[in-house]
Amino acid sequence: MSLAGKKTLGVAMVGYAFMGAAHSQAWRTVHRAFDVPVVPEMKVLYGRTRDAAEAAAGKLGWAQAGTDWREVLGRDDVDIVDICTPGDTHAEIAIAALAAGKHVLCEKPLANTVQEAEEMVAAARAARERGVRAMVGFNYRRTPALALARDMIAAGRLGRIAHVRAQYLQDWIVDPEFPLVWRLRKESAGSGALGDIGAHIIDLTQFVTGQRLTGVSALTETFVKERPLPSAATGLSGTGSTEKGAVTVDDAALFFGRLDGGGLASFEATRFATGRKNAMRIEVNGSTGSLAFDFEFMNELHFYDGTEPAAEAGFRRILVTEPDHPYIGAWWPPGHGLGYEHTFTHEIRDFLLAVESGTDPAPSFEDGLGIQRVLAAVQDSAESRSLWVDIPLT
Ligand code: 4PW
Repeated sequence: MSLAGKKTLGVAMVGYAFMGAAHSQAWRTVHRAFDVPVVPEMKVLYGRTRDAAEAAAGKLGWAQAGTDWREVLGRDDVDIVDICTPGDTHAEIAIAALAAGKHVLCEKPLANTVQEAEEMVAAARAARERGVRAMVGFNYRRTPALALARDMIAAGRLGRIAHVRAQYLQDWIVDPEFPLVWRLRKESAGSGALGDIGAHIIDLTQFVTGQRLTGVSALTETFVKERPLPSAATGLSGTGSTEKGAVTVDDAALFFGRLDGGGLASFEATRFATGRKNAMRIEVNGSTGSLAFDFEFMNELHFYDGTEPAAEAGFRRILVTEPDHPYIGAWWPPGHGLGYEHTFTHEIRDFLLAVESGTDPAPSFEDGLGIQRVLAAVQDSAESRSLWVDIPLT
């Protein structure tokens, strides 16, 4: 029991860099912002080296640090394993943790390959039979403006959806001297801009429309083929040495696809959009209205209501800071706005609610596998130069 008289759940986190810091912030604050039925206890953080793991645990608020995540499998005081490592370790950690009866929250994309993702889904299904839950962390779904967009589309405010135009634009590797960090290596990341940021706009397209992609046609490019090996790196920054290595992932991915509701969707994921820092944009056009969003202005949603008289109609800005908007009631008075970190707090709030109520959190590992299949189809189309690749909807 916590001081507030609530049940507690022990949490372990594997990884501690950019995503680890974002998740830690959420674990520290979720029960203070939201009236969740359980209080998370930040038991232990795992990293590869003792000094770095201890420093991160101290800074991010974890009670202990360790260097072997497998030790968590036998710990009775840990109920949840939060995976914040590069994609190449997701499957191994998630499958072992689920088999040991731990609920799992796993960073996106779910895995580096469809096969790994299928194995993770099998593990999640077996665990579900025992009341153990698994969720993949597509945090941007929990941006209040995007949750509002989904609600408005589900309520029919846009009518029949014809177009989705989704972009995720960054510029952190435009400099050819930026080092060859793990996000630029196929063996650790699976793919480049495609899996790292393209996965978000695939998820958001399917999330806001409630529809699935049925096939794609794609182009990918690696603009800088070699980069300095990293001498130091964390998150989206780093410094390089004089020795160089090959970049083995895409720098940019462009693709278009069909939605199962009949609409068309186009996607652009790039780390070479000079001047665009985290411009995750989505526009949806329907028969009676349109919505537009840009994460660089994350507290705003633009709405065109096509049912208004033509002389008065026009895109208007909804400031998504009202207590009636998704998640906002827990935070500040109207107009005070939220930031990137709140998307993770909302994600963990929803995860805890699902775990406690014995329901399946979303997005599930099945949803993560669906996105993995889209990523694989994009890669397949781009590499084989085939015009069209269907996506199995199982
Ligand atoms: O998940 C994404 C990352 O891997 C993030 O939301 C932004 O792009 C920041 O880093 C990468």
